[in-house]
Amino acid sequence: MLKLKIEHSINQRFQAILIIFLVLFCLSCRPDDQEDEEPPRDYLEQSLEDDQKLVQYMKSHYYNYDDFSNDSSEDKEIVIDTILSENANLKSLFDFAVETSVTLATNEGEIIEHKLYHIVIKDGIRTEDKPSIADSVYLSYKGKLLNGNIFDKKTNPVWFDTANVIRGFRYGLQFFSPGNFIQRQNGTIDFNQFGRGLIFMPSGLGYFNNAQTSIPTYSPLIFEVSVFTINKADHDNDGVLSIDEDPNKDGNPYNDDTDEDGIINMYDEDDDGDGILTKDELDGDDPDNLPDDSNNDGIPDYLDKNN
Ligand SMILES: [Ca+2]
Ligand SMILES: [Ca+2]
Ligand SMILES: [Ca+2]
Ligand SMILES: [Ca+2]
Repeated sequence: MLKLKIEHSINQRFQAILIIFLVLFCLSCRPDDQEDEEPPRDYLEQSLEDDQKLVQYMKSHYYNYDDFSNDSSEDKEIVIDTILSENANLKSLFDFAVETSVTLATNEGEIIEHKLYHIVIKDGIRTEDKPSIADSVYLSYKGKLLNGNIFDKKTNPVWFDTANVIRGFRYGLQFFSPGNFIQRQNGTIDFNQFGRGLIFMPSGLGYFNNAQTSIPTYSPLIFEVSVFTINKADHDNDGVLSIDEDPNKDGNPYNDDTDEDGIINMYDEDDDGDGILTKDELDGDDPDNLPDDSNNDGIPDYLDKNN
């Protein structure tokens, strides 16, 4: 009898544990399932909402512009603060910001206009060498949310391939000129007169509905950047710079795939798919640094299956 009772209570305890386990299991999986099922917000609506937030932020904040006009030292910190009633005469970030429009197609083919803002606080000396949207950039940066939280920071410069970064960065960096550098005897490199400033982007040019560590979904982002130097990129090493692999001449090399094999020209070693590598038919017989056009039809050989 006693034995039976114990068995019974063990059984009950087991059932209780099983029920608790099942409840916890369901509780733990339900929010994820719901998140997965939640469709992303409408791009256009979000773009407009983010723009309102960005404009409101820029109009209510300023940066220490006086410090930069009076002092040309390279390592001065950019400080952003709120405009209060006692300093309402200050120029706001919005007074300095330059707006550009970046149009992107959604997966459904809808064209959405995003507003991107930037402020060049110090122009770099190499104004002819601004990075394109398909170059590599050597930079340091600090990324912030509109509430001031810093979600990422690189004080020591890093190389970024703008083909592989969020769109707001890719399109924002092209306004910043790199600087000069000198190599010291001990091998260290000192940069001077490099470009510095701010980029403000809506979530549609950032991570949109993909939350990151420290970045909630649908967050507009602010970046402080210092652009030290750049490298003109030729991703497929075919002799044509990536930014110039743009036969439809819309300034965007990410939408050109001449042979329609699913590999865009900037990554395709044989752009016209005729079996001859671009580098071998670009400027072959009589090198003159101009693309060859054997049949004189205005289409260079490397983009012309029929030469
Ligand atoms: Ca190339
Ligand atoms: Ca293009
Ligand atoms: Ca291709
Ligand atoms: Ca070819």
